[in-house]
Amino acid sequence: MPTILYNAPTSPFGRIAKITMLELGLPVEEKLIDVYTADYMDKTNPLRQLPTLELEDGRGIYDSRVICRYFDGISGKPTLYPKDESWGLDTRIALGLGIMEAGLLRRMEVVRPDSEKSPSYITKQEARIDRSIDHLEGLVDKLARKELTMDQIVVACALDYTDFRYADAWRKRNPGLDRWQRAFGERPIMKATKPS
Ligand SMILES: N[C@@H](CCC(=O)N[C@@H](CS)C(=O)NCC(=O)O)C(=O)O
Repeated sequence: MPTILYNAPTSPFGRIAKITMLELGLPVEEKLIDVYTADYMDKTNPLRQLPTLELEDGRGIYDSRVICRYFDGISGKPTLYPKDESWGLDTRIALGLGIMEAGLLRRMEVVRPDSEKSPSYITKQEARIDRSIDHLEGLVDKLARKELTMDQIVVACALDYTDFRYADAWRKRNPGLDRWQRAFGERPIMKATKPS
């Protein structure tokens, strides 16, 4: 049985796993599934969340952070987690993942029936996204490293997901980040995996 990446077409977490796999040239098969009916997944990942990686021997690896670290460890390519800047890099990854998480929580609230929706919860997630993206404007010089690093992938995917599910007003407020993200988005794998 080959290694399988269970994924969903618009999952921002799944996208970073897929980009990492493709950038590192790893032979992993991707299966797009509906996680809400995927009870067969429970022994691989009892959290029943995507992305989930199923290894050849049936073991499961999750969540996206762990899958990306796993890919990085087995690829034999230069690492996406350079040691010279470890805490800063990990913190930028945490910020990007936090933006995605807030975007997903916002989305889940927005699509609830009106009688169950909490406008204040939506506002709270939007404020978290806006504040975090504005903070990234001050970190553009760190993101603008020449070699590919994991914080670049996560932040670029978080910004694309924000455009896709919420708004792109951040671009006007943060011209440096906008420029960096447009340039990074020209990478063929970024283009090929863009949510639509
Ligand atoms: N921390 C996890 C988050 C994964 C996650 O929330 N995935 C969503 C799809 S974007 C999911 O599976 N949602 C279904 C559910 O939670 O029931 C990761 O980084 O992989």
